[in-house]
Amino acid sequence: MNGRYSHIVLGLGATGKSVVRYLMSQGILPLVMDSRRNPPGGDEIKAEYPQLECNFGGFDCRALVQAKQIIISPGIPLDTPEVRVALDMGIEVIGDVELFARAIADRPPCVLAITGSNGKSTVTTLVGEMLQQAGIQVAVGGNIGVPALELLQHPATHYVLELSSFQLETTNSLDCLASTCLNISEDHMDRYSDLEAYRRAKLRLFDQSRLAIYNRDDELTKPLNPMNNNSFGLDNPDGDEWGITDGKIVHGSSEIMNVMDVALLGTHNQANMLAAMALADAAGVDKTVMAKVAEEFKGLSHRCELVAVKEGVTWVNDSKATNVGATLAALQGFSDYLGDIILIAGGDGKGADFTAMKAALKGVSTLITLGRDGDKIAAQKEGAIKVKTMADAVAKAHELANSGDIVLLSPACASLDMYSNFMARGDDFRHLVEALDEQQD
Ligand code: UMA
Ligand code: ADP
Repeated sequence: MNGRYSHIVLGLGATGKSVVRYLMSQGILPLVMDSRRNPPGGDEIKAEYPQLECNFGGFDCRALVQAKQIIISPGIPLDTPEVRVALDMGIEVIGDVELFARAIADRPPCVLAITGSNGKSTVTTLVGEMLQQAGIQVAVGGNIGVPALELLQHPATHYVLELSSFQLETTNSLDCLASTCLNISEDHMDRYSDLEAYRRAKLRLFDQSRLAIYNRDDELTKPLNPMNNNSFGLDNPDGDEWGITDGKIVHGSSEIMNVMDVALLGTHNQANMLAAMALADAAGVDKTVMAKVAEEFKGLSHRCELVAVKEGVTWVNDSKATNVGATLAALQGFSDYLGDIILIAGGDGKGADFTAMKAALKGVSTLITLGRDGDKIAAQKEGAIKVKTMADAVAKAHELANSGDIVLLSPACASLDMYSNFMARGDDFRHLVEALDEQQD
């Protein structure tokens, strides 16, 4: 019965739903499968398309091997046994971004794409702002939250896409105007054999771009194959590279703005800004517009976000720090701070090696850990305090912090062992801090 389906949508999260809607709009009725018994939104999509057949609670191998095309969600590894069988039989397995790429294939290159281990959402948002303020009709999506195919529902001349390594594994035909790989550090080691495999997945993006913009300060971001490229870095640029000279953000010899006027804090955000400008430049955005956005953009929530100052203690929510590199960037950003830093970390470590945190944790006065892999982080610092819940962590930090100190939630881990996502974790932290019944300064 299931063998009559030429198209199978594997996974019914945000991606799967966008794929079903897109295929239906093309007159294609797919079969939907999800390994979960009750995937979120299952009822919603069945109500929307009563004729849709859904197989939940596993993947039906027999139907998979009879399909013409399988559209797989990024949360499902390609080496899932049933998917491997289909791949070995030559069935085409692609992702939603590949469908998006094919849908816009007859248009001139109009995609700016961003990948990397950290800073993707920040840069994606910045580029979107720059294009919009330059009067370009732009749509922003991808891993940042709005599935790429949903962007096709609105008129746009340009698309800014945040792309994860998972999405890039199943994308071959994007023809980007320009793209960047911001940085490479360990993440998702539960899905890759090693850092090199993860890096190669990310760098697939450059093979699908007219211009590759890499990070001079991170060798691992360099394109693997010779191609049209440019770079950004925190040093003096050569030629028409992007960089910083005498406290000014510059493109080659052309000055754009004072680094001090960039609203976002931290050197990692200077790098993010340079990457965003290099991408916006590829779409023809004027440099005065870039500078204006850089002066005004205050950052996204859950990324080193100020939650409150209570009794002189500064509480910072960096819940989006879901890997070691992001937490190291946050600690680096506060390294000149005179007060003590109390760090709350831990969660689902995704197979990470936390020894890379040991040196940076010397700058932390107290480490409070929680979550599935909290103990592994606690092992990196003598005297670490282990707690069970966020409420316990906030209460402990409140007890220990003195006026002038910072309490930083920067978990270095995903949230999925305790929360539905990093936003729920950050919101929990914020609500607990807001509920501390002391008088606000
Ligand atoms: N899952 C199953 N069985 C299935 C299908 C999914 O167990 O049959 C599980 C996955 O293992 C995962 C969860 O369900 O734990 C969600 O996976 P999904 O692929 O259905 O996710 P979507 O809801 O479609 O969201 C995806 C991205 N999620 C992932 O890559 C895991 C979202 O990025 C992205 O915003 C969305 O598409 C739109 O493009 C989230 C993310 O965590 C924010 N991304 C990772 C990251 O940023 O580190 C890569
Ligand atoms: P992503 O979308 O890649 O997860 P975000 O912009 O959401 O990136 O930021 C995620 C985390 O990484 C936050 O904790 C943020 O402070 C940190 N971060 C942002 N940019 C960088 C960077 N260039 N290098 C290291 N860490 C960064």
